[in-house]
Amino acid sequence: MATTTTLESVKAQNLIDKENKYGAHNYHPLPVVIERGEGVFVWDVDGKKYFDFLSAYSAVNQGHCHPRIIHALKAQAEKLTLTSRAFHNNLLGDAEEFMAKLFGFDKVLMMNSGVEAVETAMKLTRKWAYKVKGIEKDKAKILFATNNFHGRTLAVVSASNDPSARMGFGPFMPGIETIPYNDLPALEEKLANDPNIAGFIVEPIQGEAGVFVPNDGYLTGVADLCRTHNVLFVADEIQTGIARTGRLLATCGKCDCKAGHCNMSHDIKPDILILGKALSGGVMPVSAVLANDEIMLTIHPGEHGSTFGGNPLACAVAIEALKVVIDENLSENAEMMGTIFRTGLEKIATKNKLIKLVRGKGLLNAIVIDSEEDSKLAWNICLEFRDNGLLAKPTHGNKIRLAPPLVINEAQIHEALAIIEKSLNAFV
Ligand code: IF1
Repeated sequence: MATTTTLESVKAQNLIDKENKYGAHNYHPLPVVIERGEGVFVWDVDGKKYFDFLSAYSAVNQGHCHPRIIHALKAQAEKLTLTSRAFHNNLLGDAEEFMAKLFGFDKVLMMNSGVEAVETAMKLTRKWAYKVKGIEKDKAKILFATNNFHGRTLAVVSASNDPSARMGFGPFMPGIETIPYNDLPALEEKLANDPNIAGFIVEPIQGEAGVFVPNDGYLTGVADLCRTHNVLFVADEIQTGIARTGRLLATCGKCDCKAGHCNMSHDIKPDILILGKALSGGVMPVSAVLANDEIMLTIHPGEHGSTFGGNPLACAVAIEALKVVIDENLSENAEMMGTIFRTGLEKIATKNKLIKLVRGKGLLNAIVIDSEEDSKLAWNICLEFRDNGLLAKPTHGNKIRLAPPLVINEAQIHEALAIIEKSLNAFV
């Protein structure tokens, strides 16, 4: 336990003790105190270097402190940081145009955190339901998949079935229903029988559920069913987007635009696309919701917004963060490195039976450890990874997410695999 384990480093332990004393206890971090990052590496307060195989939950896809993104941040910070949306700023239109064209939508609505963008998508879905689809007042329903993760606000945890996300936070928001993930017949039955369903909000790969990749054809099926039943297909690509899964977006199933010039002119284009995390390269909170006019223009002045959403600092950073993804071919690299990485993990799994399963896409991967969900084994393996110079975190007890920054190279993948193998061997 972070709270009870005493680290050898007095400096690190003192900092952890201070957090425990003065900070809310809403997290249980791995006991390591990081003070610097560069590319795929981070350093702790004692100067020990680690591979970062979490990437701040896929927010630092471009690598820690990418020089181009930091330069854009500094240059803009010295000029103008915030106007609010009471006035125009000179960068908002540029950022909106850049994102709209890159991802192939008419319009963009910028927010800050991921969950705010999910809330925005929920509000847009309801407005569209009343103004365009013609659902009776206050009757619209939004459908979600079980075992989803979309953030922490009350509306969003109303769609969660995770007891720790919900317990003690009721009453929940009405107008939400769930169906099993990766289950097209369940979706079809719902959509065919309930005309009040306005939209289906879904992750292309479920991250928190332990990097659960749906069957081939699932997302195409979702898009088709939603289109047939006049229901909005809303893709939460906050974690899977921005090159993480080897494509600019995980919903870029059939197009070959690995470099990132995707206009999503193919059949799994969502009606609403939600982005966050790596949209800023992990430099500051920036999120965005993208949709075409029929949906986006249902919201009028005064009906939605945010003090910081679309601020010039966020605009400058987001444009540069996306340009880095394109210029450095990060989608292509994520796909290539991901294949090499999973092949290496499979090879380790043939020798070390602790790995029950390897799964993932691009550089969003996980290993399932052969233990009960409530066992401490995956946690202890992550402590061993840490001691050997690699940081990762268990999810749902027995799964370990392995998702390095997308700038990782082949030699570094092999070095990381060696650390993973050596660490796992300490447990057999
Ligand atoms: C935490 C998980 C990852 C997300 C998707 C929306 C959000 C997230 C698909 C909300 C955020 C984070 C938040 C972080 C843990 C983390 C996470 F393990 F919980 F599931 F990444 F895998 N949609 N995911 O993954 O975005 O408001 O946080 O910016 O501690 O809550 P946010």
